[in-house]
Amino acid sequence: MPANLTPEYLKADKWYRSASDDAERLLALEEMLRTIPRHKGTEHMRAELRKKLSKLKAATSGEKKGGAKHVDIFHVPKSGAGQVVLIGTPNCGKSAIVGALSNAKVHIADYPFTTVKPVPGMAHYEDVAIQLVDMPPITADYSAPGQVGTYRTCDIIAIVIDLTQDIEEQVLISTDYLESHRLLIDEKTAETDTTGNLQGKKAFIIATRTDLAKPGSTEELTRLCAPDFDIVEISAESEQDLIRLMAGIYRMLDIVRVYAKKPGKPADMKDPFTMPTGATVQDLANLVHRELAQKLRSARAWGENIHDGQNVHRTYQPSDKDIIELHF
Ligand SMILES: Nc1nc2c(ncn2[C@@H]2O[C@H](COP(=O)(O)OP(=O)(O)O)[C@@H](O)[C@H]2O)c(=O)[nH]1
Ligand SMILES: [Mg+2]
Repeated sequence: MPANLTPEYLKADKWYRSASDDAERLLALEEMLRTIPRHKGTEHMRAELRKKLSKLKAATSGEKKGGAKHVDIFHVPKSGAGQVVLIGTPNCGKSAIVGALSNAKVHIADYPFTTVKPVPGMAHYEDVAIQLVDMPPITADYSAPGQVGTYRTCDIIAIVIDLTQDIEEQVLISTDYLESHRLLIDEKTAETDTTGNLQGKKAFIIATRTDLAKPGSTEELTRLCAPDFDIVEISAESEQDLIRLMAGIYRMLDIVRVYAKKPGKPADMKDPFTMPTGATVQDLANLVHRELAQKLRSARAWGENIHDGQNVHRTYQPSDKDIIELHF
């Protein structure tokens, strides 16, 4: 009996075969099982898939318990208010962006493949520290094995497009890579996998080298990518552009910064706490003082949307730049 496999299933199958590690193979197998047509013709295939899945589950749970520790160079511990990981083809300008915005020791060069592993650096939007991660390039037929792991755990993916090279080709290479690894939010991607991990990531485009671009190139990019992706146009040589880029990233992170204040003391205006938009005064208390958080008695707030020094409830949701005085 013919199996009559659907495009959805074939895509999952391709994902499985291009998966770079067992964690990803697990996700792909689950997707294959979810999308395989259920009829007599696929009975044998489904049994095989279930067998593979349980074998892999057993193997990966064993991995965690013991065995030799291996260092994953693509695991970048998060730091700051958010982590933004760059993706793009060779020479598109990734390292130039991270180098210009942060203290990272990136290699900027006119020849490809100068970055072989993630290089994180801390950038700033006003007084908020945001982590940028430079990455090895991807091409139509090559990406470093394990590279997907860095994207899987980040907060935002920045697709870098060089406006002076073939725009359509670059867009296709990066979006194909992200789509085939189920990293983009679309109607087909389940928001979370069976273990509850977020799958689709926020992604946007940095269009770079505007200082050298031919007229019409940004229009071409807009035609290809809007409204699916926000586009921020920059030249890595322009300080103003870089500030605008960081402002955009801050907006996309969808967070607020809050200055904590002790009663009778001035607020610490140098080192704000950051929390997701909608987080509460109680959430802030948990960040400021884990042990005392449950003893929070009252709070006062200063800010643009509130009367100075007004008493606020623990459920109050601070706006960006509010000053909050916590009474424990
Ligand atoms: N004029 C100009 N040159 C740039 C810009 N961005 C990158 N470059 C140059 O392009 C070359 C490749 O950039 P690089 O960041 O190393 O590319 P990567 O391979 O994506 O990391 C370097 O010589 C950079 O100095 C830009 O916005 N304007
Ligand atoms: Mg580079």
